[in-house]
Amino acid sequence: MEREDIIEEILRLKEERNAVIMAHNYQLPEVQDVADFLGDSLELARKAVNVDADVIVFAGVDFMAETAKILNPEKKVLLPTRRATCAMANMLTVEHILEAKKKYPEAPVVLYVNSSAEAKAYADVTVTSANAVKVVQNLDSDVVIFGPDKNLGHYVAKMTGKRIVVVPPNGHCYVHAKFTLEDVERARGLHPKAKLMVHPECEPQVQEKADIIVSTGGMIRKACEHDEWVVFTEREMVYRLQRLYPNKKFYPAREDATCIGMKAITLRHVYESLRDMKYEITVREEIAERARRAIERMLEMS
Ligand code: 5XR
Ligand code: SF4
Repeated sequence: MEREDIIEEILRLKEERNAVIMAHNYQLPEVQDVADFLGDSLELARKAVNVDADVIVFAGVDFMAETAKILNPEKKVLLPTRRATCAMANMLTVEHILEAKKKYPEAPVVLYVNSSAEAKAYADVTVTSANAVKVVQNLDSDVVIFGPDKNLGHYVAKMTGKRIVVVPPNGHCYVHAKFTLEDVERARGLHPKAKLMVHPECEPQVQEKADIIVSTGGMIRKACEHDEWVVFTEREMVYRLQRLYPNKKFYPAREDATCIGMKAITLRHVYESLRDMKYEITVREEIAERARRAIERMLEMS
């Protein structure tokens, strides 16, 4: 099947199924181009609540589709391929959380949305990179159990002055861990007029050299403030930004910063997902209920 035919079929099936396609900012251009909504995981999950559709095809990694399902239990949520998973979210197990709770029984558990539904069920509150500082600041405890990203944990510790106990201790994203000080120097040398937008999943020494530290949603909101940017996150973000701001310049800090889980989804998977109604995301009700509470607490606190 040619690409045009696949797109035509997707449009036809979308109508037939009363479905919408949501895609994360890191998706392949061909997938971004057929999406009804683009954004970071939380923006998409929130949009999913208001959208009038029976089916949501979620082009993103599994924890994002789970979050959408938790907030939309009555809708069918489909993940186009089972290979779309987040290596960082998979680093954190329930055992890690329970172990830390034994050591710090009074400390609240704060989990980055990049975590499984099961882990979220053990959280007091979830956070995104955009609201983590505010949420942790407002908890009345000076020690906080935080997972699974140690670099976002470092950023939160720095901004709040609180003691952050990271679970697991080495939790990180291998895509953002690729960025080094050499990348910063090369960026400054090649693009002297550009500012650096850096995701908080990058290592602390790279964060320190940033002009702004922001989630992908924040990158979109802040891009209007300058004409030229070097982007320190998954490389497809540049495609997304360039399409939104055709008159500005965006450069990926590294061409090889690609997330394998995100890139596992192709246009053909999206089509087959709609055709065969696969792969349906389910979250056990007792897990979903507890995870929903942690997510809703975040929404109230931010
Ligand atoms: O998963 C990621 O690495 C991307 C991201 C983002 O900035 O888009 O961190 N995921 C977000 O949905 C989480 C929100 O802060
Ligand atoms: Fe997970 Fe990193 Fe991929 Fe984001 S970029 S989905 S944190 S592996």
